[in-house]
Amino acid sequence: CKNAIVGYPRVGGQRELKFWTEDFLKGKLSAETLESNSRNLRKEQWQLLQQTGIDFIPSNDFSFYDGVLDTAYLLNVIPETYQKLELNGLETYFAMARGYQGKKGDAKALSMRKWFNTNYHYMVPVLDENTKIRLNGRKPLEQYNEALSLGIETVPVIIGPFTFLKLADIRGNAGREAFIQDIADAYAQIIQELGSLKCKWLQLDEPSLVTDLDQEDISLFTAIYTRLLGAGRTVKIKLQTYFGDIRDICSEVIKLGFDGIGLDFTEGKKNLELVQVNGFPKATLLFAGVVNGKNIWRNNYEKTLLLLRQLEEKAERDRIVISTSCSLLHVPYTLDSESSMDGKYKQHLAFAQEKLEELRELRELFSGSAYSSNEIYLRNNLLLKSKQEFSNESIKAKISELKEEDFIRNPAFEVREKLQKEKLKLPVLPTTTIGSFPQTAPVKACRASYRKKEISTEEYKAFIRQKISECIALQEEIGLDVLVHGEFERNDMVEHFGENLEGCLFTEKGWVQSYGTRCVKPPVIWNDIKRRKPITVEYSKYARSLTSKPVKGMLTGPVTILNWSFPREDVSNREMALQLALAIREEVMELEAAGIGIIQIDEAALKEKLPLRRADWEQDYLDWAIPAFRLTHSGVSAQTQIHTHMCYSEFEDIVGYIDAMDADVISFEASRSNLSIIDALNKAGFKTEVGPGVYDIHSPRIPHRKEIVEALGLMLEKIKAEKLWVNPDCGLKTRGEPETVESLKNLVAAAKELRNSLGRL
Ligand code: THG
Ligand code: ZN
Repeated sequence: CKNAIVGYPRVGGQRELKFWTEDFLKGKLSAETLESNSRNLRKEQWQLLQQTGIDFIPSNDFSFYDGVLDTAYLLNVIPETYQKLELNGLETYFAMARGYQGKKGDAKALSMRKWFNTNYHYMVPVLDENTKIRLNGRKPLEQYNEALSLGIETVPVIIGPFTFLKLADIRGNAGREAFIQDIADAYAQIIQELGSLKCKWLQLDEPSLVTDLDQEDISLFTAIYTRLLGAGRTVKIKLQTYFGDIRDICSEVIKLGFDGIGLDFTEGKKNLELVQVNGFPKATLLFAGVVNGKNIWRNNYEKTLLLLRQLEEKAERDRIVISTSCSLLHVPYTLDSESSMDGKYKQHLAFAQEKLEELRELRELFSGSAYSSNEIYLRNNLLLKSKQEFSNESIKAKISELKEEDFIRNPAFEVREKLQKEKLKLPVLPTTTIGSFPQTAPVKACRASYRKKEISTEEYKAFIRQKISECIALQEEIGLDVLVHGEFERNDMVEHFGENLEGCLFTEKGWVQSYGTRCVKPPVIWNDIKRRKPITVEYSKYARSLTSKPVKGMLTGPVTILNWSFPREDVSNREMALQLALAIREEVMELEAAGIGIIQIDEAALKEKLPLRRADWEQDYLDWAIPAFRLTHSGVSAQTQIHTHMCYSEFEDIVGYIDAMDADVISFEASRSNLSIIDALNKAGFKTEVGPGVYDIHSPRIPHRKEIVEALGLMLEKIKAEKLWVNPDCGLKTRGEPETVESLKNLVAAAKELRNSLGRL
């Protein structure tokens, strides 16, 4: 029996790659140094995997920005907009990732979307009539060779052709069919060229197989892979799936003749049953994803070995490869970096490096005959039993006492809308921002020195107040209508709340890549959740005291805190979400009492954890996620205006549920994607007022006033002016100050121009 991983984190244990890349983008580091530093990072990681005894070591899981973008680039899926800039290869790649504004032209970035049900994002490939798929570059081959020259045989990893086409945005008259031949040719060429390098295995990631598939999808998959698995091939092919089970296509998949199939047995509820019912092909290795790649709890060896025993009935031991459920990209590097975490917590956790250890131990146990007397096994068993039941009875009681009316806000939306318009007296097309303002170097430095206790609490607070007052003054100068305090005290919208909630645990270096060079440090939910003390009230009150304009209070919603944390596995998601909701509700009530008349409760991540299969949407998710949000704000008065924000507008299919959150205003992304979301809102009779983002804040590019006027013009064809807000599509924390000011000035000017043309100043 052997072991494998699906992929490893790539930003570096100290986020080295992030800093190198950002320096490169600022022109402070040469492309050569970026490349050579990255080569060293890959080398260290391959060597670690080799030393830990991983049998199937991945390569090409490294990326400067994102693996889907790498694949698009590799397949020459580079829209004309970027080709026309005539930049060099690396510059073109980054132009697609981040947009380009400079001497050679002006191009928006590609869209970004959530990677299935994770907090990772991928760049959406765009195909149109002009796209000619062919191999462009040699990255998988080069990185295979790079490892080989270190004496390490690796398994190159590439996003598979099926998932690539499923995730791509196929525009114009070109249908998916138009690309099948070329994409199959390109992958066949990779397989052939890897073969001439004597490469043994290729891993093709096909996570789209765990989503709902129709007959057309199944035919497409079968057609492409029949071709790729055909004769004359020397490279073995491993089909890797993750984030769920492959129930719709299992019977076809096992007939195709893959050399290896990777299945997720942690999230893939039905995979075990599928193997039991369908059997497993004789000549194929089963890569059993049994070590959770998405959560950070220690593996339960007893359960895992039991599962492996069951699999053994269908595929003998020698054909089972013990693996992770998905890439370890979604967990932090190592617990070794957590010097201040209490050992009593630490012993229950496993980050990427510790999971390598688990894979080794599981291989040893599963290969041996009598594991139940093995010391490793016994130690694991004891550890898991020692994990006391963490709970807080008074919180549990509060949840069980919740009644239906606790989830209902009165009076109804229409009544509130009228009262709020009378009270707030905002102009038509009111302008606002999502909440955060640029987190400049001095802001980050000040928070860091406060953390290190280099400055006193008083000094720190004085600094934040200073920033708040500058931010308020700036927004008044720009002419925004609803102001924010800027969130300078927050490292991250989830981590900040987690830090102030009992029951959450923190890491020092537990970075997980979110997109490109951006990382987050998810809190670990360890115990029942309770609000320790007011979290945002003081600074919100201060901001409010500085201006006569309304200031929004800014909170993170319960579903988002839960989705962006590492959740417990001993209580239900519903229970955790309601506990978090009660904590946020206390904060909402206190903000209202402090005179904050507009409160935004972000549910940036609400859509993200929507089950990948439609049949699971309600029961497994929406039936607790929407009530949890409602619980946070059902106690406020009619005049208090509740806003929410969602990143990415891909909630077309659940607009009814979004409306049922019963917020007064919702802002969301609409600038990178098209406006079809608005048609969906109309069709559903959406009542909530909307602020579809009018420009993309993930790119440093400054939107022109005209562009914003046009975007708003299009929206106004579909939405009544009374219902429309004007805002960027997300928080501004990642942006620089000068571009933010200019962009917001253009936004305000655009809103004024439209008010003018509507004759309503
Ligand atoms: N917080 C968390 N998850 C998220 C977002 C968030 N997922 C989706 C979306 N927002 C992703 N966006 C970002 C935007 C900025 C950053 C991370 C994710 C970011 N990170 C800093 C960095 O990488 O330099 C580190 C933050 C810190 O100093 O703590 O700027 O907002 N949880
Ligand atoms: Zn957002």
